[in-house]
Amino acid sequence: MAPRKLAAGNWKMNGDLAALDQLDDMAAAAEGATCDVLICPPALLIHPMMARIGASDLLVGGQDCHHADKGAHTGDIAALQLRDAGATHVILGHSERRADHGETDAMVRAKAQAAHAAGLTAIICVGETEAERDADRTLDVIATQLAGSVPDGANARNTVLAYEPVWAIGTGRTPTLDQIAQVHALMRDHLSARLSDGADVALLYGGSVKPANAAEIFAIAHVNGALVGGASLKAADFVPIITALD
Ligand code: G2H
Repeated sequence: MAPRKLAAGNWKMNGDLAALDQLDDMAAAAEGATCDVLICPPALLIHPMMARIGASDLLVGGQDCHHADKGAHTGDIAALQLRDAGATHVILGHSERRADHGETDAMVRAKAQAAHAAGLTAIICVGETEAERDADRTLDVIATQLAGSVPDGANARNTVLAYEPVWAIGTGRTPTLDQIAQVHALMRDHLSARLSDGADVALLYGGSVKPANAAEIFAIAHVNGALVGGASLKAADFVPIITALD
């Protein structure tokens, strides 16, 4: 099996009930597409989003989960609760979570294990800061994050990896195509060495993906889709990205 292509939208802390109007055209683009199409809205919007899209092929995901099944963790959401709400995926270890909430590789790994146990696909994010790239440490940083964040139970059905250079997120800046290719080759080699189906795990690129650069990014070896932030908020931006991947 080849990696399943995925166009994933990360709405971050954006969107409200009115924003769900954008889903109609996204759901239409997902119908019959050869790639999966996923929107990860703020958790409050998952239930109304499920009601809005009905039996559509559009998939719904969370942006984080706790590592525990349940309990006294004020403000957190369990992977099982995401699953119960209709989510199929959860983003884990996004650099904004790592920076804003001090999430470590070990914490991300524990969350991924909880996601897997709940039947969710974990989208595990890795990426270097600008200082790390400038110091020529990118590949070491990514290798360390992969070793620490990806649990041993990962496989091509329950795990997707996203390479998101921190300095490219929401900045309009993107790495060169060669730089993306280099990191994606490293990710593929790491997974192939560790997992029996590592060659089939979908690898996403994320960081200022937009309609104008999507096609050239999707043409890079081992890029099987994108994790899209700002350009996933409006159907006019996200649908052309879906089309470029499809
Ligand atoms: C990277 C990405 C989505 P943006 O965080 O995960 O956001 O496309 O806005 O750079």
